[in-house]
Amino acid sequence: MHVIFGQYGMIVVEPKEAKYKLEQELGKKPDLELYLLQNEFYASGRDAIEGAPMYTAFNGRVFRYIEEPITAKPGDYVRINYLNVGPNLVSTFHIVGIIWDYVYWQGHPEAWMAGGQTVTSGPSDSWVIEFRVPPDEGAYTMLSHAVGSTSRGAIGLLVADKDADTPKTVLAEGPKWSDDEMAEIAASATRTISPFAPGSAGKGMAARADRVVSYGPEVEEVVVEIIGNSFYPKVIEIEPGTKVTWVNEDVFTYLAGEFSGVHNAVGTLGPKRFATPLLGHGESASVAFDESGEYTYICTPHPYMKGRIIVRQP
Ligand SMILES: [Cu+2]
Repeated sequence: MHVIFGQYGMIVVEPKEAKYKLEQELGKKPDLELYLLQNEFYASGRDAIEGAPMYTAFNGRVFRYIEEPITAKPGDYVRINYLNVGPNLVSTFHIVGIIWDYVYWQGHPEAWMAGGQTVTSGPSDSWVIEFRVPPDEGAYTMLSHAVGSTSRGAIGLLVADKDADTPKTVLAEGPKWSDDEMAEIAASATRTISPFAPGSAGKGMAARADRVVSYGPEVEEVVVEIIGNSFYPKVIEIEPGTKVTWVNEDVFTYLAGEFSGVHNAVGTLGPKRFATPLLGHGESASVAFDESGEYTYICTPHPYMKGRIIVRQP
């Protein structure tokens, strides 16, 4: 859950001496050293449990290196420190048109292989990849060749240009924005997503993430799943008198440290107070909503878990 929140980074412990083979063979340090991390963004905890991210990215931003390509000169010696942080998808990192000189499993200088065009990384796997940029100028596409990830954001460009001002290093730091830039991004965003709380419905209600799920008068009971430390659906609209039943579908309840897998639903704002008991795996509790208005609620062991109930006027 913390990884889904974005709590991760990359630490590279470099060999003291020049132990990587291409560095020995060429007798020089890389012209470009790239630290590249693949990560995933989820719209709900349920999607995280099911391994279905809404977006994937290199270094924390969808299509980051399409919009800001990484530049190098033809013939440059490039070393990539690659890490797939997951937490779910397998990545098959590949650069179209490039053959590796050497790759090193988890970066270990002795765990090397020669040649190849792809490295396969499960969540938390890493590789050091060494190659030389071909003599041809042009754009080389970097991607996870698992195409579901490619089309969801894990793609970028390495542009070979003989006049390029090659950066010595590209770090795996997420993008940094000022408050003003963030406000601009928020104002122009198509949607916002959050794994654990309702995001925006998006412009024109087109977004899949957290649009209001509406139930008519024929529905007497609405079931809200609690799964992946989130409520699903997160926002519901019901008729007065409808019963809402929360079912805890989280399975892992063994560790007491942070109440793993134990949840409730407790109103924070709205016409009437309500609170369910704490629920373990497979347990449920119901509340009937008779009074019209908007209710917001949380899970008290995990107050970042948020949901909303809109009760229509009769
Ligand atoms: Cu909870």
